Amino acid sequence: QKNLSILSPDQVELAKMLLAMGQGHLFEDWPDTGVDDDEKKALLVQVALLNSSYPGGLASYIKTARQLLADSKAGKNPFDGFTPSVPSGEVLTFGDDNFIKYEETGVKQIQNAAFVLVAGGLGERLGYNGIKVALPMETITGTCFLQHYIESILCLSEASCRQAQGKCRREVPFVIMTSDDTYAKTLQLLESNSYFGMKSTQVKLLKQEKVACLADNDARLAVDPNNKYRIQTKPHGHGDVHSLLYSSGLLKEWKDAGLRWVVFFQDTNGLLFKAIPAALGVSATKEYHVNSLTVPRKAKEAIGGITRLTHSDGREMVINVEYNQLDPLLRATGHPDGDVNCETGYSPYPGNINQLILEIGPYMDELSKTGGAIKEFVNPKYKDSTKTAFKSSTRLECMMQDYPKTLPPSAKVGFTVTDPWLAYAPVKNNPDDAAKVPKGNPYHSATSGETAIYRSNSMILRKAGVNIDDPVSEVFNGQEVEVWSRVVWKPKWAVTFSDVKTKVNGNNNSLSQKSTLVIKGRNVFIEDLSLDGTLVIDSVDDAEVKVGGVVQNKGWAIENIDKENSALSEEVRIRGFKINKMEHLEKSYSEPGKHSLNA
Ligand code: UGB
Repeated sequence: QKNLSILSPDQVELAKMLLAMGQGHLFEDWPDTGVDDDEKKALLVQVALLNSSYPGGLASYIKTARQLLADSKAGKNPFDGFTPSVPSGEVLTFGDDNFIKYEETGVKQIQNAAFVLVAGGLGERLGYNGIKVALPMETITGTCFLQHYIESILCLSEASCRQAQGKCRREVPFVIMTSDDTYAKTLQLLESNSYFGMKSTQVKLLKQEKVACLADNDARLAVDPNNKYRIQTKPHGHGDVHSLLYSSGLLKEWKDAGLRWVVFFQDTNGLLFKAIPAALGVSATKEYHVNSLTVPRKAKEAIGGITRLTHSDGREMVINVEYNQLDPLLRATGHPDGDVNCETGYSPYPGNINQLILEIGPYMDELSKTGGAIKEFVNPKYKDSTKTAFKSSTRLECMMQDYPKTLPPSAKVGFTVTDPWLAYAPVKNNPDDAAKVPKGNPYHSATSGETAIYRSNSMILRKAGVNIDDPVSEVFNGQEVEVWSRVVWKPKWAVTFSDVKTKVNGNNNSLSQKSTLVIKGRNVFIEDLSLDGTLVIDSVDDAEVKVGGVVQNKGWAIENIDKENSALSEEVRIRGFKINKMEHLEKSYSEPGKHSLNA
């Protein structure tokens, strides 16, 4: 009461709402007016932000939290009454006719798509100091994830325009969801690199706000341990992307502009764009409202499983079940072995990689009902089995892949499975945790993320008829990985398999295992090339370069390093190897016209 005079009328209303919601402890030991007044007002400013950035406001947050905390205390199973079964989806095999058909259809659709990268996470599991999108995707060229994503989007939209013979939307929108942890660094990375060639107006940065922490089962908001005039906050999860797209007005803008698709993806997956065109082709062909791109998943691998859930009351949905919930759900529903591999060597439940394609019309219809609110969950760590106190404060969280949970049964929710090597190699785990991953399961580390790119590119060239040596097995940072020839190309050389096939000619192309091939130029045609060493080819866009003959040199070796060696950069240490550039042939063609390298 004593302090009401220092607050604005709006702030007084917010304080009353908090008192009504059982949050009196936030004001309990406030000193008299005149002491810490600015801090008191700052608390109400924070409350206003927490209130406005949550669909339904803080009162609704507290109400939901009480319900979810009570369910958690009672040990209520979120899947009560649901029986899991293996859903059926579209299975793609890279390079076959079906894949190529979907890829062609998908490329046509790119000009009708908007791309959304969720990059608000700090990557605590990776323990990297910077933002994850600034990490080199591979260390042969040092290209960072964000540069690769932007160049891929630009090249895909160019390809889409070529197919439409000029009648097209050239500026495909690109949105990055950031948070307080990543916003400034993401903007700086873009600005200091001229947006990697994209128009700055084409890129929009959104920022998700954190949510209030909860101190106990009554959902009392936790006071910040460092400042008694602040509420402690933590990230709410990637599910915020839906409410942000809705409240920012972007979705409406895109719909009004005639766009048809929103393509969501995560921060550190260097392989993703190899499967996006085909997945978009599946969405368009099957008219999926929701299409989730998946990969075969090893049992117990730390990615969710796409599952068909059928309720005893007749409800049914195809949805991601997080990895920590899939095994108990299976055990509780007549599968005593839980989450295990089947005869294919993989779990029968395809792995969620949070790569979603939503059709804008139905998406917008749904969000106009929900405001973008996604079904939340709470994961308190209790002090003991009485479940009366938490070890540390908790908060509500939400995941973007839970979007279909509120959809009506008529919604067309499907998924697409790709080859395990093609589309997914995220960088999430630090070296120590990755080394503990059970043998045969993916490490999801910087080591596996980079080596998977060489494997995928080598496999694609093999499919295009190049003879590529088998890989060798090596151990870096305690992780055994296959080391293939180091093949890297810029998206402007190829964004689809058809591009690769057009640019690889002749029956006598070969790469030895120790080789590195870097293609930076647009119109570079590989024809009867025998490479045993390192070859780097660059050219201006209007040059046409034929590359053949025998190239032999010492090449670039991939060498083990000690991750504790502080003289090396963090980016190198988290991989456990570095590239030793001993000898190479580098050719750069700066003049337009026809050229040929006949080594
Ligand atoms: N992210 C945000 O933008 N904001 C946030 O508040 C949090 C994250 P994680 P997670 O593909 O391997 C997901 O932390 O959530 C961004 C799926 O739930 O890397 O543990 C963040 O920047 C799981 O089913 O992953 O697990 C990053 O780009 C499985 O598919 C993205 O969200 C797993 O991803 C993912 O954040 C996976």
